[in-house]
Amino acid sequence: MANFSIAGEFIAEQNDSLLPELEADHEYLAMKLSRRGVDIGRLIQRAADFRVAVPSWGVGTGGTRFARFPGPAEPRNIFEKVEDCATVNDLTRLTPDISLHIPWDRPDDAGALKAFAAELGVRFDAVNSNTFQDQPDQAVSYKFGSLTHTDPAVRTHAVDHNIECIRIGQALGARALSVWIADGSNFPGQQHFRSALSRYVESMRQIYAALPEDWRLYVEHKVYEPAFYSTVIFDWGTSYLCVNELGERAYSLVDLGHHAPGANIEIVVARLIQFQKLGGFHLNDSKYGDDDLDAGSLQPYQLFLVFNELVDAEVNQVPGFDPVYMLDQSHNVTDPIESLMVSAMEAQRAYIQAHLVDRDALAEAQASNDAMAARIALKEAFRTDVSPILAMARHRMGGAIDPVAVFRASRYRSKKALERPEEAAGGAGIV
Ligand code: PSV
Ligand code: MN
Repeated sequence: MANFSIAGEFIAEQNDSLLPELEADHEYLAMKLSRRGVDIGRLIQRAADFRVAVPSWGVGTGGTRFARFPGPAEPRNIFEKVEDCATVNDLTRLTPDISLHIPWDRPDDAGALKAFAAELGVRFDAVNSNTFQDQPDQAVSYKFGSLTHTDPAVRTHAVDHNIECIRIGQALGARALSVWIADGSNFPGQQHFRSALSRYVESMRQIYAALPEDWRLYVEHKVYEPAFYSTVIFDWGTSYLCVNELGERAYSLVDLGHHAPGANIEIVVARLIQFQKLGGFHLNDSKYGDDDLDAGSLQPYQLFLVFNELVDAEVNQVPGFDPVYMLDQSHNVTDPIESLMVSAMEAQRAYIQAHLVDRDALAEAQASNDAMAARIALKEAFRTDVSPILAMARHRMGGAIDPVAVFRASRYRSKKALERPEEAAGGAGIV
């Protein structure tokens, strides 16, 4: 018997009762936007075209180094994780791509997994390698680093793992490899900074050499953690220098949680766009560090300002501009499916709000050094409630007008609990 999924008819039925209100809100917003010379139909189309990938590690409950509190009916293997990812997409119509993590979600049979995903309407995006943990029976240890380790045998092991990720990704139809290393040091003097970076570039060259022609390589930087004194790829500048060394298919990836508190992430984004090395994003939100909270939950204005830079590049057709969006969050106290749906919609919201910026007015304000007018131009776009645009796009694509309400009404978790008995539940990653 086929596993439970939320049927299109159920979504349509649930939408029926909300549609009259949505149509009224849509009509009112259309009228307001037309006063600003904005065509709501074009924005609905842009919302419908927006995509954000979900992480395979995000559908299990996350945790901290203190504890993890699993929720009901957690997925126990990668097939069940794909089912949950597909559910996020069924309701939001925003997330047909899955970003896979190896080895947490290494498939035994990549062909079977690819076919299973296709049946559920999803596919595989960037593959993430993991050289930040030792695996059972691993011949060498990453305790003192991986791609930058002083011992060539450890570096070779880490390079080979990344190449294995590429091979698995190829079998799954993926087209990119994301590399984040935990390498760094905890004490002054522990690591020779320049030598460690040289070893990194040398290792990455070997990975890059194994990259298929139509693939991209993403380098993710992170300011600190797990190394608490220095991190080899700690900022966008180091990331930029490395991807530049590697070649034209290597790009920087910006994880929003990987900067020092108070960092101006939007100018980082602008710099990478300018030098044609912005590959994509890991979206999340944070208050103190790499908290991995839900995208848009704490600092929606920052998210908007990042998208303002992105939309500016899009409308100005900056050469080489083609970033991909992925969520990278840890869901510790919410239902992971609900968090992923809401976060994907928050990214889409920021994207559409950024499309509402009056770019002529902003350019004029900037040219005349009118700081107040510039600020107002951005705030006017940010303050516009674009919810009817997002909901209408979802509805037209067969998704839910209110995804969280439909998810709850479907009783997905209690149905899945029957298919996924708790005694056999597997662990999810602590991210
Ligand atoms: C590291 O903090 C990170 O952001 C990297 O993207 C990892 O792949 C992911 O989290 C999961 O640990
Ligand atoms: Mn990340």
